[in-house]
Amino acid sequence: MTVVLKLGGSVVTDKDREETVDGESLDAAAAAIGDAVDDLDGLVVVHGGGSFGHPNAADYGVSTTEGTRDADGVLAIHGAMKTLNKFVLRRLREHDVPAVPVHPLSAASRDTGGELTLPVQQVRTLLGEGFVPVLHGDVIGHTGEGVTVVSGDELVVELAASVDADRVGLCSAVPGVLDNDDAVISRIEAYEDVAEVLGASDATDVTGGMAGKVRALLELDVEASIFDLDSVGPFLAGDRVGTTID
Ligand code: IP8
Repeated sequence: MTVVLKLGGSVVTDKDREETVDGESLDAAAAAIGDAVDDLDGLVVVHGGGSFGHPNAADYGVSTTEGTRDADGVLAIHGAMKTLNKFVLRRLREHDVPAVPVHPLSAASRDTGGELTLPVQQVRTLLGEGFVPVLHGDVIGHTGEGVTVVSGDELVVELAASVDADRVGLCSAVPGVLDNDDAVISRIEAYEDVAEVLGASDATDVTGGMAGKVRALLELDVEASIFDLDSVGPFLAGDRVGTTID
């Protein structure tokens, strides 16, 4: 089984303190991955930014649609994400995960319409050689805009198809998509099922937000799940956890 797993920025960082890793959560995620990795045919990890990258992106007015041509801005945002990537890699290595970095800035781009292209031959080759490629939200060249942000969620959607993933998992701060009584919705098959619960305001969150995640995951050919840190191990072991989207 080949799995694409995203570790949300709110899981691996302390979102209230700039450039601060949540060491305990990151370690728990890395431990769960370390326990499961040998039983998988392949694993690609993607992580978000949390308190890394997003503050720099805000400083330079950069989003997934608004770009910058300021090289200092590019270096600040990319540099922050690389710093977090190093922390993630170090923890994964401590749990014997054969994790290696893949930086989207060096490979991905957007066209004038904002459409993302993510070449993945290096990811496929690394997977075939037994490594766990670790990608992250980043900035990428964008025709007509300079650079814009690429979110971890966008990368997950691209990777799922291009590495022929059997399962996709998004580890977030909440145990799944919640209904109006804060109960986890176990299955979503169409956006209309949850449109009322997710609401319109969430749709304005361009790099994240549950509405955007659900819409993107519904487009995938493979089953996707949204769950919290406690379910990383069970998810990787093949259990049905959190909210399943298919
Ligand atoms: O946290 C964005 O990644 P995300 C990373 O997955 C940035 O939205 C801001 C460069």
